[in-house]
Amino acid sequence: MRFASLLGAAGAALLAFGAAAQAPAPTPAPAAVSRGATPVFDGVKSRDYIRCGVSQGTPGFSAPNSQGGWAGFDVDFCRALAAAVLGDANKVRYQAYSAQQRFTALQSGEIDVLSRNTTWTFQRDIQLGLEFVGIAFYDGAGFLARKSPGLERAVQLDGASVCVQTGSTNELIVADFARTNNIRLNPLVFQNLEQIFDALFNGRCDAFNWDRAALAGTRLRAPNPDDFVLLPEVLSKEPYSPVVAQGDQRWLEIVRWTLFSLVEAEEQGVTSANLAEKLRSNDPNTQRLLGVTGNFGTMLGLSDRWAYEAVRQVGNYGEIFARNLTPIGIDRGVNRLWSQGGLIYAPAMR
Ligand SMILES: N[C@@H](CCC(=O)N[C@@H](CS)C(=O)NCC(=O)O)C(=O)O
Repeated sequence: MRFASLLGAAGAALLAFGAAAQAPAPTPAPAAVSRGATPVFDGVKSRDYIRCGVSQGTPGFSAPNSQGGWAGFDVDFCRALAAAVLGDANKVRYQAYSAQQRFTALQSGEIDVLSRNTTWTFQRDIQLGLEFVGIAFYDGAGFLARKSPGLERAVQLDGASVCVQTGSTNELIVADFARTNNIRLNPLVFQNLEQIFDALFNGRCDAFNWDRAALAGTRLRAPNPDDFVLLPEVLSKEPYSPVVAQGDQRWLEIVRWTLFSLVEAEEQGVTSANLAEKLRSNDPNTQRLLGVTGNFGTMLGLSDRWAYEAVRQVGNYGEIFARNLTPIGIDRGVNRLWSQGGLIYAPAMR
């Protein structure tokens, strides 16, 4: 009898455990952890728009569109952020910067976020008082060269003049490549992208060193794209990340987790087209992402529908990629999800 009742108790405990494993974990109350001052987040809320730093015209990433607005992968990130933070993807003002100007704009508080084909490097991270949010796109530098008979490899550019932009990682890459391969490259350094496009398309430089995805788009802008070839070498690692200024931990977390939420949405098959159905999903990951359970938005100081709104208004990571980069011939490559053999990965939302 005693044994039976003991068994009964154990059985009940097991049952309880089984039930606990099925049920959603209890949601912790939003933590009242102090984040210190949140000057950027406060500014965004009181202005009711996000000041987003973009490039002056990087094909596929951030470029003026025919309606007088901005479009591109980096632009869509700011739109998603505005949807998450302010509930409206249109609440963004764009400010264009050259490679040289971009970090000062962030340091001086002219912009809230820099979303502009910007490579995360050691020196930028450590020396500039900035925070790199997370990798949104993996690229590498390359050469777009004017075609000439027999030109197939970058080392054959010996003696060529190469356009680069001041303040870009590409300046150093060209110098390193020449030194490593014992060739001579004559850098022609410009402040603005338009000057580079002119110099390249008019034959003042034989090649342009930039990140390969942007070069693919640049080639399509040439009066005759067939005059140019994207050489096969990948010369560097150029992981692009949105950037914020140090000094507002909460804002950094918001920007970082908005990026992760777009990736997580793709991973869970949540798209702008199937949100209504996904709201009824019984997958706990999807429920947390979309704010059905958990208080993840609240924990960030946002609405619990923050990620839902970002995906509804702008799309998940894959949709953003397909809208902006696929049409200019950039395939997912290493930017596939980790679960599909790529490098794109988001920490779990739990
Ligand atoms: N990813 C590299 C290159 C970024 C960069 O700014 N490249 C120049 C061209 S080489 C550019 O995008 N210019 C666009 C512009 O000035 O609007 C970096 O972070 O330094």
